[in-house]
Amino acid sequence: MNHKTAFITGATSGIGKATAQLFAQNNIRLILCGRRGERLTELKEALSQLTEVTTLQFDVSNREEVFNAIASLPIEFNKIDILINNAGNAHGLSNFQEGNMDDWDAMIDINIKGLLYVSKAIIPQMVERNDGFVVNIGSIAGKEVYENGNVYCASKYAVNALNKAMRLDVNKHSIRVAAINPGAVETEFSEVRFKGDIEKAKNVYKGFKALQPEDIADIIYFVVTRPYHVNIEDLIVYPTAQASATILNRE
Ligand code: NDP
Ligand code: 8X3
Repeated sequence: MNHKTAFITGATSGIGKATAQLFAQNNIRLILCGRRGERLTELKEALSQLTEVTTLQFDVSNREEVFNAIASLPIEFNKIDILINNAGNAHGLSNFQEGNMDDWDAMIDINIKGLLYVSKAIIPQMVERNDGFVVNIGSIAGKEVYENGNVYCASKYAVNALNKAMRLDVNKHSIRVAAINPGAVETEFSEVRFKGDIEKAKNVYKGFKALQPEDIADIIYFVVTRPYHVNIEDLIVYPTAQASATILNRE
C-alpha cells in the first residue's frame, strides 16, 4: 500500500479525520478535504510528520468548487488511487409533514450530489488507468428507513444505489467499489443534525457504547488493503448494543 494516494472528503472531523490519521500512520499520501480551513491546516501540520499531505478547501455540493479544487492539485498528488466519499451529514430529524426544506436541500445537495460531483471529477482518471478504489460511506439509514429519518434515509439509499451502480459501470476497468454502512458512530454527526444543540446530541449516545470513528477507520483501512483480487462490496457495522436502525440496548 505504500505511496498510494488517498483523497478523503469530510476529513476535518469524525470518520474522515480518523481515516486520515490511520492512513497517514500507514504511509498513504493524503489529499484532505473539507470546508473548515483551520482544521485542514492543523491536520496537515500534524499528519505531515507521517506522510505527504495536501489539503483542498471546498464545499462538495458546489459543482464549480469541486472541479476547480481537484484541477488545482499539484502534480505529485494528481494520481488518485483511493477515493473515500465520506463527507455528509443529517440536517434535522422531523416528520415529513413538518420537514424543513432547506434541510432537505442540504442533505440532497451534500450527501448525494456532492458524492456525485467528487466521483465524476476523480473516477475518469481511474478509468483511464484501469486502476483505483472507491469507498462510499453509506449508513444503516440507507438500508432501513426509520421514523423522522425520511430525507436523510433517502439520501443514504441513494448512496447505496450509487455504490452498486458505480461498481457495475467501472467493472471492466478493474476499479474496486465498496460501501461501508455504519450504525451509531460518536462524532459531530448529531451536533450537526441538531444544529449545535450539544445536550440533544449527547443523548443520542447515552446508555450504550457507540462506535468510535477509529472503529470505522480500521474497517476502511482493512477494506482498501485487501489483495487486488478481493473486493468487499458492502458492510453494515453496528455497535454491539445496536440491532437495527432503531433497536438499541441502552442501560
Ligand atoms: P462529522 O459531522 O463528524 O463529519 C462530517 C464531515 O463531512 C466533516 O468533515 C465535514 O467537514 C464534512 N462535510 C459536511 N458537509 C460538507 C460539505 N458541504 N462540503 C464538504 N465537506 C462537508 O460526521 P461523521 O464523521 O459521522 O460523518 C461522516 C459520514 O459518515 C457521513 O457521510 C455520515 O452520513 C456517515 N455516517 C455517520 C454515522 C454516525 O452515526 N456518525 C453513521 C452512519 C453514517 P466541514 O464541515 O469542514 O466541511
Ligand atoms: C447515521 C446513523 O442511525 O442516525 O447515518 O441514521 S443514523
